[in-house]
Formats: sequence, structure tokens, C-alpha cells
Amino acid sequence: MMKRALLLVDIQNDFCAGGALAVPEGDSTVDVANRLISFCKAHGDAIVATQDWHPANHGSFASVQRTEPFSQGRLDGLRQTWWPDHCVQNSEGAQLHPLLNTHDVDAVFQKGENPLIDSYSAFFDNGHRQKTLLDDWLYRNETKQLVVLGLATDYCVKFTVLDALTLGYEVIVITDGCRGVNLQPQDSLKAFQTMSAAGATLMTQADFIC
Ligand code: VGL
Ligand code: ZN
Repeated sequence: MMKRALLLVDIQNDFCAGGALAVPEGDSTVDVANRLISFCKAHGDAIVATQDWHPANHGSFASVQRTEPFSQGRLDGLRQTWWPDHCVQNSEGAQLHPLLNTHDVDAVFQKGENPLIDSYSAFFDNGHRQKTLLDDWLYRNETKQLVVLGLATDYCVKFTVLDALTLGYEVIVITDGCRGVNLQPQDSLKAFQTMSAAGATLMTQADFIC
């Protein structure tokens, strides 16, 4: 039996309306996520969610670097965008969206705790130096296929999907369940193209549920 897991990336208050790093239309991922949670639950799939989970002194914060949000620099030798303070551990902004059906979520994985390096992917930090517990959990669950959606298309969704493909998972990305930051106008489109070129299958929720 091919086991499947639904992976909900960073559907957190800070990436939604009114949040510290609000992604345009970020809230619209919640309905898609809830529909897929019901569908996948009914099919016996695992359901996992991630949280961006930074200490208040995280090195990706423009405030910590005393610079302008959305400008660029280097962190631990890697290119880095400086973000507004967001998803600070245990804050309201770091909580999963209140309308997300977390009752049916089997496990939540946190990332971005190390203040010295950013962590867009749910599997590794941006330098691939440390691994989260997600891959081991999925391995124990005998997961072959991941169905991915969430926030943000051009950062955490993209890098999660690329790492998942490298780790050998079959990956389906639910395009209408994702929204991007789009610091540059085409970033989300490019991210979908990059994920597709790397081997991910792009589908809408309607395609997937049919
Ligand atoms: C994210 C920017 C900074 C994301 C997280 O979840 O896509 N983006 N931290
Ligand atoms: Zn972050």
C-alpha cells in the first residue's frame, strides 16, 4: 500500500491577514487545507503541519540586524532576506490559523529555532546542516507520497518540496492551496515552475479530489 501524507506548510497567523509577515490572500489557503484534511482523513492518509518557530533574537529578523525589512544580506554565509519579526515561539502570530482543522492533524513539526540560520524547508535548515524530525516521522509511517500546500509558495513551500523530492518522496503540490510573498512579481509562478521542473506534480484541489 502506498502511504500518503498531507503536509500543511506554515498556515500560521503571521502569514495571514493582519499578521507580521502577511502573505497576500494567505487566509485563502485555510479552506483548501480543511477540504483536503477531510478528504485525506477519509482515505486514511497521515496529516502533518509545520510551524515557522523563531526565537525572538532570530538572525533573519531585520530588527536583529538593525536594517530594513525585505532588504538582503548574508546570514551564516548564505544569502538572506531580512524579514519583519514573525512567528516568534509561543506568540499568537506563531499559532496555526484558528480556522484550520488542527483536530485532525497527526503531528506538528517546528523549524527555524536556531537563531544563527534560517530554515525555509520543513526538512532541513537553509544550509542543510541540521534535519528536523519530519523525514524520520514520515519514514516510520512508510510515506511514499506527499501532498503539499500552504505558505509561502516562494519560500517555505518551495524549499520543502525541493527537499522532499531530493529525499525521494513523490510530491503533489496543490497550487490553489498556496500563496506567495512575491517580493518580485513573478516569484510564485517561478517557484511553481522550479518545483515542477524538479519533479513535483502540480494540481488544483479540484483535480486532486476528483
Ligand atoms: C517563510 C519567510 C520567512 C515561509 C518563513 O513560511 O514561507 N517565509 N520565514
Ligand atoms: Zn521565518
